[in-house]
Amino acid sequence: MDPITLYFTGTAGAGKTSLTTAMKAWMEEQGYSTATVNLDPGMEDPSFTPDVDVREWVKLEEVMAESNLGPNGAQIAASDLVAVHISSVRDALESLHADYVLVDTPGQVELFAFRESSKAILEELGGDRSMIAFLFDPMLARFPSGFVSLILLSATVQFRFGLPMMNVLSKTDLLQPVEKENLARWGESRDALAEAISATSFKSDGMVTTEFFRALEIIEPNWVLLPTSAREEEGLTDLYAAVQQAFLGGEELDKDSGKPGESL
Ligand SMILES: Nc1nc2c(ncn2[C@@H]2O[C@H](COP(=O)(O)OP(=O)(O)OP(=O)(O)O)[C@@H](O)[C@H]2O)c(=O)[nH]1
Ligand SMILES: [Mg+2]
Repeated sequence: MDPITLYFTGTAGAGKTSLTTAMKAWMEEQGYSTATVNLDPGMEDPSFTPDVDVREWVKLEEVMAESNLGPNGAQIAASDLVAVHISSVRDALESLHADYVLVDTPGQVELFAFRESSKAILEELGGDRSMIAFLFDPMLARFPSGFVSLILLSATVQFRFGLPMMNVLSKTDLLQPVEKENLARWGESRDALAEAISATSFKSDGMVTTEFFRALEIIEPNWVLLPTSAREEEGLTDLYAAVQQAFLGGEELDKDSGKPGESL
């Protein structure tokens, strides 16, 4: 059976690399064979040692030097070059025979979400058994307008790729208890979120806010966030359970055979 591939994406600095690292450590502790992939040609995090690193084939600084492009143009050129080399990344990954693959994606979400090359990358790398974890940066998500903006961005990513997706709140250790409660309430109740929005934002134009919010409800995005902290190693069991739920309906992969086994 093909491995289950989980892509971590989200805005710059949302905690993708840290959660990929924490999740890998947790999964290995549980005895699940797990491989990590870095898909960011600009990644310079010495604490992250992925099993397969796209920088073996494409390095942002080399693209910059060779192409005479500025940092933004080079990021785009480099992310397209990743697509060119993706079969080499896949071959390296396949040789590891992991049951689970955790993929750390480029820092800026638009490089992952808004390039056509990403679709080719996802198809080649993960195939059918792929899922996206969209990270909500708590420093933005704790405000009603930030929460709604990230819900929209997450819905856009879902619309682009059409893969199973979950919304993950990262770095919850940075939030006050009341902020965590708010986020849980906004996930459960549209009324609570509407109340918070009208209490805090766009006070001068309540009409626009109301219409905007109604339009959002029609889209029916996923409002619920799964709270995690890479630093405190929190929420990792729930993240794993959500992946199981998406692919195996709650059945666990047997650690030895890699096939569905006991129930969660
Ligand atoms: N307190 C706290 N800080 C965290 C946590 N996870 C990540 N951070 C910090 O947040 C910053 C960004 O984390 P990264 O994991 O590099 O985030 P990223 O999304 O990979 O960042 P880019 O790839 O640069 O976009 C770093 O300073 C981390 O130490 C967490 O769970 N708790
Ligand atoms: Mg990163």
